[in-house]
Amino acid sequence: MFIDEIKFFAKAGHGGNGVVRWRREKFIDKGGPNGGDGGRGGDVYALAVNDIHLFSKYKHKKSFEGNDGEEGAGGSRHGKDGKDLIIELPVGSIITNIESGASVSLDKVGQKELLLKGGVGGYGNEQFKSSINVAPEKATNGKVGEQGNFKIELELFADVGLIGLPNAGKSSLLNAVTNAGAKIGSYQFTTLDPNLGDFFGHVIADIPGLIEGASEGKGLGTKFLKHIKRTRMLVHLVSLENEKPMEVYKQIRNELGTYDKTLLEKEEVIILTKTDVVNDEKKIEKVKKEFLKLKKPVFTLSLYDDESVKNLTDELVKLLRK
Ligand SMILES: Nc1nc2c(ncn2[C@@H]2O[C@H](COP(=O)(O)OP(=O)(O)OP(=O)(O)O)[C@@H](O)[C@H]2O)c(=O)[nH]1
Ligand SMILES: [Mg+2]
Repeated sequence: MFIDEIKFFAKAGHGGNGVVRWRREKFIDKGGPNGGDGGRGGDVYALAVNDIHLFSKYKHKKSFEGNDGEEGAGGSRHGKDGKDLIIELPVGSIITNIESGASVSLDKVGQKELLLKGGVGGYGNEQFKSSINVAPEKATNGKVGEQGNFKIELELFADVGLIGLPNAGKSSLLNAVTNAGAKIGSYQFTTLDPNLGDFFGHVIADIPGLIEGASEGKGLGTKFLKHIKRTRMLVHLVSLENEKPMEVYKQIRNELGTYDKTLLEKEEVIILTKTDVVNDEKKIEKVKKEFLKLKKPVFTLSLYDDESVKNLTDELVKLLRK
């Protein structure tokens, strides 16, 4: 089951305490103060990685705790800082601090965001030495680290989003042009989780099929519509197996628009799939002409025709370079 929202509590490390220590000197009971400061508590960071299925790993993890700083020591030794805690999250995560409402989006692999600051370490007694107080008994405790409850929502980031009715051939196309290895089946809703593939450095996302009423939650509904909000280009697959491809196309467009009007403004490429099933050049040309009136790039494709796959690949690369 694809999980695209999690919540957790996180806490940065506590600062280590400063200490009261004295230099040991011959014949002197108390030498000068040399208690060191405590170490800083470890910070908590989020790090964007390339793994959209990461949330399922955190399913049972309800809290993350940063490492505490260590106590200072004699000999002016500073306590060791707590190691920073780095929480890996998939690219496309939107992190919201539930208490403050502040939010940040992880847009590319390697992006690192500070979520919580560790507590500062306390001062050792050496810090309190002055001309009027040469033997301070004073040290301070480390401070608590910041803490908070977070909600993380995943909205996929992809250059291309493959859309269309179930069975249109979306996953088949993804597999033909990337090494995603998505599951393919001759039945509806084969794809239940999004698949991502690398297409010459561009990310293609294959999402579960959309059906009439998807915008109101039918089929797999809005759970996946949100994952095309942040794609740059939509590649809309319409199978020529359909009696009336244009009606199928409009039905999907209608669902997109009902869900979010801005989806309709995205750059769109149309692919008429499974030309081999029709096997009637004239009919295919007629359908293509009808689609070309939309003033968008239109391609015909059969996965049994290498030429059509190659042509599509080349043209798609060109469009993505623009
Ligand atoms: N004849 C023919 N069959 C195709 C072609 N492309 C895909 N198929 C078949 O169509 C069926 C559906 O393909 P999928 O790629 O799973 O379709 P999908 O759009 O991902 O479907 P969902 O995941 O259910 O939304 C499979 O049986 C494929 O083998 C094609 O070009 N020609
Ligand atoms: Mg599929």
